[in-house]
Amino acid sequence: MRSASFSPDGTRVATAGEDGTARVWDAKTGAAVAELRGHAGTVWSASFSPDGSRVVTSGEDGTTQVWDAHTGKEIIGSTPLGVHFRSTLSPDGRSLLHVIGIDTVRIVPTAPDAEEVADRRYLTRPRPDLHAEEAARLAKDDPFAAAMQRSFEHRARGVLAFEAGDFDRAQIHFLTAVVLNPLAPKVPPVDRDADTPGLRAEFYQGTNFERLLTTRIDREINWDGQASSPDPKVPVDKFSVRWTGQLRAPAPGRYGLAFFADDGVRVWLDDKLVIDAWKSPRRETHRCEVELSDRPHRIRIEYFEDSGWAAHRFSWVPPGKTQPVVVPSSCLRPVGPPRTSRRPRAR
Ligand SMILES: [Ca+2]
Repeated sequence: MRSASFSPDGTRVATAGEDGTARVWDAKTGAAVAELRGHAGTVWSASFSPDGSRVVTSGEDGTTQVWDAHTGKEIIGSTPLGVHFRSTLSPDGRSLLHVIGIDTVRIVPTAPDAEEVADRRYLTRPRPDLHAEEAARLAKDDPFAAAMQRSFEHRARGVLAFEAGDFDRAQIHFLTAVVLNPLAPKVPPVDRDADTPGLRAEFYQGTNFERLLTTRIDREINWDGQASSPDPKVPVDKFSVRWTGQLRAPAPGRYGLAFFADDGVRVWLDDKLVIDAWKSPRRETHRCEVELSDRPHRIRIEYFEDSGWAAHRFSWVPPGKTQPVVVPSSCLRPVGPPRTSRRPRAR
């Protein structure tokens, strides 16, 4: 075993092993909770995200991966990094911090939309000889340099305290391990995709979600691929897709929902099945009417393509309109509203 770490609440333990597998265990009973399989060769490290929902692993194969800590499902697939020792998620889950060498940390935003990923940044060994004025000048246009500057003030017995944005008070010890300071103020867990327009899309091999192939954010659901595939990682036939997130109408009212599908589709709104056409034999638009408030509604759409042509398009007819339009990305977010046990008050 190469590493072991507690979940932030102390109920689980993540271990990294030489058999290419990281594991999550129940700390009390020792029972296995999840197996994280995907690295080739030894897994160097496995650590929880600050909210305990994910595990980040680093391997001898030079890649890092992010997993669902409860199901063992891959959230961010194998990302090549080269030789590195450890990867950690920032407190808000928006960035990964990789220890690349004895003096280098790489910070990589985890935004799924490639265009939106900022430049990679590198922190090197802070220079004690750096003049305070020079550090201040660097800090003006670089928040990470600002963190380095502040770290000078916190340096003690070889422990460096970085206070860079996402890495609020992360402690970096000789840069071979990264430990989040448990005394740092708690940052509420925020999903990294919460503000991204669109829905979370999971693509599976098989017509019934047999094997997860890839995930991404779809700004709209509007694809008529005929005989092609919606993603290079997805086959042209026999695949299924699950979109999740929230739907927020620009104005409350009665909306017509329309899903053009080849082949089958089903749609849940606030966990209620509103379109059920899972065995559609042909290209067809399936419709329903729903009452939308001006608050976010939870939405889940499942779709499969068996063979031949394939298409999926999610449209709506807003109140007062007659023609369906594709539901715009501005009304979609990949993270659903929190479930609540509150019920509408009877009047
Ligand atoms: Ca088809």
